[in-house]
Amino acid sequence: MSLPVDTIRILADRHPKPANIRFTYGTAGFRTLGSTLDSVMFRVGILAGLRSKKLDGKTIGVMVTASHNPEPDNGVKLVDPRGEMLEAAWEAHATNLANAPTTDAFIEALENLVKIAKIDLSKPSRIVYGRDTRPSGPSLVAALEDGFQAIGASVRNAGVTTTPILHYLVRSINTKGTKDEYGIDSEEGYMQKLSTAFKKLVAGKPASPPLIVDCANGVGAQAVDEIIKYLGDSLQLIPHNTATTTPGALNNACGADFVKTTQKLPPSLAQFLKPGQRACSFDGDADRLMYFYLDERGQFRMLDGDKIAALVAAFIVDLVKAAGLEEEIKVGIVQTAYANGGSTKYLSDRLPVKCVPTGVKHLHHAAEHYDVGVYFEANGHGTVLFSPDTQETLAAHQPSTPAQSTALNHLVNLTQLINQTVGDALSDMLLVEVVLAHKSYSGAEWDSLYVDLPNRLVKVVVSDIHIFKTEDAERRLVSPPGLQAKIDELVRRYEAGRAFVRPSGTEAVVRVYAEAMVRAQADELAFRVAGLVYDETGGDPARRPAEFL
Ligand code: 16G
Ligand code: MG
Repeated sequence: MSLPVDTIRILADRHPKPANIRFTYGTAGFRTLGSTLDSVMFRVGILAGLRSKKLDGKTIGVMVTASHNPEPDNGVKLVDPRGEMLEAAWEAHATNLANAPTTDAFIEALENLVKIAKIDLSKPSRIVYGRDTRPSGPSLVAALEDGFQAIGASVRNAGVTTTPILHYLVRSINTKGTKDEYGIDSEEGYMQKLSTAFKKLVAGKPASPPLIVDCANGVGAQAVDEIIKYLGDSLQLIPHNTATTTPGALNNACGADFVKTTQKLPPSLAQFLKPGQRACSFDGDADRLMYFYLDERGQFRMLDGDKIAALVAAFIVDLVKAAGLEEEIKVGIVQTAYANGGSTKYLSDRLPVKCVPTGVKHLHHAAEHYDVGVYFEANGHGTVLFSPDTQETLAAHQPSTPAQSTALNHLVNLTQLINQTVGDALSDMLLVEVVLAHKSYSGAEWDSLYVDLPNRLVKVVVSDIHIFKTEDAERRLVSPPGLQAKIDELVRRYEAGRAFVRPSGTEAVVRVYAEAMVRAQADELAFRVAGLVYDETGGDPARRPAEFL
């Protein structure tokens, strides 16, 4: 069987590639100005069909979103059959197809892909797709659907939904009727699964005070509205920033990325949040979560992905012990270089900790190597993975006391509560709430697990980010040559100083991270390193930002 070239040609001509734009399938798929993405969407539609054929007709997911980016941006990423990120080798295929300059070149690239990836075109192709609430979504989805049609895929439209729900659907569809059945393959199935596990986990605990949820004016608002119906009085959620149809509102001065990067309270919550009250922020596609509260002096206190990892890991370790499974089940942590030094110290005193490069695929794969792998990026993206062996151990274990039995049940319910396909703000929020309820922790008590070192993140615009190459999980630069030695020399002068430089995978900038014992020193170190980067790479001295000391 060969490619339906005639159909592809007719449809491809309706979605020409804009000249002078180079697209890259990066850490978060394709992501750029929505108005430039029509051809990319069409081509990704065909690529998804080929990926499904390659995997014997398993269902592939396609999510149209630009997450925490501003509203004019959009993007698209593929989800592999177990609900995980697209296999890395196919990222290059995606980039390749997206950049073919003409319809002819595109068809040639497709034929090439079929050959090198040895795709059996007689296999069926199945796809499930969804989008976030961005205004450019509907027209981009239409282009995607033309791609599905061109390759003759059987498709299911999941409509407007969160990224983690789409991942859940992919895994549920592909495991339906097997012993690994992940859940009922619908949004209701997802809500039911999470809320049932949550209610079992908090049964008998005093109800927590209400939780404010900042939905970033994105699709999370819809998911929160929905889960409220299922939770009953087991948890009271107060959604804010739910204006999904107000132009320009998405991620604007709200949401998880705003909270993390500005280390500030979203101004829209100022009049609602009382000192001591817990609140959390989702990002625009609801796969990141940040918690925060105001202390008794009204100071903003952030509880980021590192704090979530510490809270959750300690809880799971305690349950494993209490269930009498300490010998069989080992818990480990995965972080990136962005993890606060305070968290790394706290965690590595207690558990194995691995550091990997930025991006969910790296964290996820590393976490799969533990019996229970807890991974969170500082930015709030993360989840917990229970290995297949561990899930079997939990199912087979015979508790010898009532206390062991209770702990075992909690662990089993956690495997149901946690979305193990990908970071999930809704599921992670319920997870945090379970731990807080069990420990009777307020935000302040959780916060006091360890003290964050003051830190600062700075962007540097350079002429070519590709000259920046890193090693040691992005903690050291190997190129440009000599720059790392200069950074080391600077860092040495600061108490508890740490800094690293890496090229962004989502923007044409270089990121500088620094931390130190006190705030002013962390800021100074970050700006000095930024200055080094700027000068080293031939930045125009006349345009050197003043704060780069
Ligand atoms: C993407 C990644 C996220 C990472 C961020 C880093 C996924 C699904 N998302 O959002 O994990 O933290 O990129 O961005 O992998 P940067 O490379 O621009 O710093
Ligand atoms: Mg996101």
